[in-house]
Amino acid sequence: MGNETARRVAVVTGASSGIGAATATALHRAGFALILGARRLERLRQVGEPLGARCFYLDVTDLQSIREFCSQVEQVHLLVNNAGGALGLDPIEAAKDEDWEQMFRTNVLGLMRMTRELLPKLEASGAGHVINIGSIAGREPYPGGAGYNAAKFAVRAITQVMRMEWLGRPLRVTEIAPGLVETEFSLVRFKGDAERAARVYQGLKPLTAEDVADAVVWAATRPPHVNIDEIVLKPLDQATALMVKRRDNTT
Ligand code: NDP
Ligand code: 8X3
Repeated sequence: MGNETARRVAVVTGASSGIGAATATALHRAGFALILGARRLERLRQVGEPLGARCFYLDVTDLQSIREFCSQVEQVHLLVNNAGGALGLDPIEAAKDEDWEQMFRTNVLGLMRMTRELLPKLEASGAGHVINIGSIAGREPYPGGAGYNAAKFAVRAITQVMRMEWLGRPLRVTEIAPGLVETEFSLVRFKGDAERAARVYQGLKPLTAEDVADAVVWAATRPPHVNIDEIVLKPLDQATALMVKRRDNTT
């Protein structure tokens, strides 16, 4: 376990894979002590134990789980609201209520509740920071994306309201909005269909989770008077949400 009295403490939600796991590793290298949460506790421990992190079960769709998780956090300087993702790519006429509900519970309500529960401790740190993982899907709608688009547009709106409401307090807030990142995101979106998930990245060079983690760490390590409002990062092969350059062989 890290010495949390001497080091800045970061909480990362959804740290069992992808961007959350890479962010935990990068924050560890930057000197943060870590408290990590996710539902797949074994996977989470595999990520966190080599980093000396404290790892706890967390389901951000469940307020009780959030409260139990947050009760283990004595102090915190940085909260990375990363847990989230998309479910399905259905047009609105075929929208599945359960997919939309889950996307809103994770990406939107989970982010709000984690922030609300930890805000007193973030502020008490004297230099609190909330980093919300948004998406280009929160800036550019696309057919089939409405539920996820709406959730990530909400993340953008909530981040901007946090910036306004916290003005004058020692609380920074940042949105990191990536384009295509090869993680378990598409496997989850397509409910385990690995071939369909692989096609999303076929013939282009996507961002890696580590690329996004770099942006998180950069924003988190600016001097306390500097607020990075937002960072949008996309692969060179992606100009807009739907405009991508695919080649036969990606090098
Ligand atoms: P992954 O599917 O690899 O990771 C998602 C993480 O979120 C997992 O650790 C998962 O952990 C966690 N998670 C999901 N639901 C919950 C829940 N209810 N409670 C707690 N944790 C949960 O995808 P990414 O790393 O790509 O996604 C991370 C974030 O980045 C998401 O917010 C996503 O929307 C965003 N994003 C992704 C992009 C991409 O192209 N990959 C682009 C832009 C943004 P577990 O299942 O163990 O709970
Ligand atoms: C993930 C990026 O374009 O697949 O947030 O929606 S996209």
